[in-house]
Amino acid sequence: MIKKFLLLIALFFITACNKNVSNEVVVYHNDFETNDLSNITNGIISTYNNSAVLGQYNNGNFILTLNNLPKHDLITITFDLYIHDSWDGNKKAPDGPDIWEMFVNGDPFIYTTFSNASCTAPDFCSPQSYPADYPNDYNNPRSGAYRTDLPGVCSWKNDPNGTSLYKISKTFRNSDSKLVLQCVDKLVQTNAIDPKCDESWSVDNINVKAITL
Ligand SMILES: [Ca+2]
Ligand SMILES: [Ca+2]
Repeated sequence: MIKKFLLLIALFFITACNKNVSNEVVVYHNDFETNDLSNITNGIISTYNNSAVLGQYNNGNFILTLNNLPKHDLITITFDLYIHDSWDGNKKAPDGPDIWEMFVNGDPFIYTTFSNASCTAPDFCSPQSYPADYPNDYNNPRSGAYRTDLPGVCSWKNDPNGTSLYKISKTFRNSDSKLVLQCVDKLVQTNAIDPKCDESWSVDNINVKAITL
């Protein structure tokens, strides 16, 4: 009797799941290992931590444009975002704020700051807005990061800032045949000899799924 009951429950959930998502198609995937920059404007590829990545950027942006998407009701965009070296979060000039933005079809999805401060002194432990939007002063450096133990790109010897990896994932209602993903920074480091060496970002493993309900 219990077995039959459990089977009925299992069948109910399987049916319910099938109703929720009828079809998923990966319409774009890029790990950049083949230097493929088609569909990307302002694309640059470099090697970071033994992997090809899109970047690094400092006061830069890339635009991914996908045309002729199959009929769909939802889109899921996921990618790895690397925040390299000494980002200053919400700090004011000349150090920040260090803003990073993501737009889809021109609409803002993320408008935030990241802080990669080492926190060896209170003055250097600037808060970041992420996972909230800027301005939000209540999040510590690296809040929401997936990994915080990665090497920096251009840190000075023994600089503890390193790189923080964030897993970005957004699912939203969309039925347009064209999708434009733009990621852009407004990094501020006017007192650095080489701002790109001071702080930069890159992206890897971009995946776009079109989902039909
Ligand atoms: Ca890669
Ligand atoms: Ca800065």
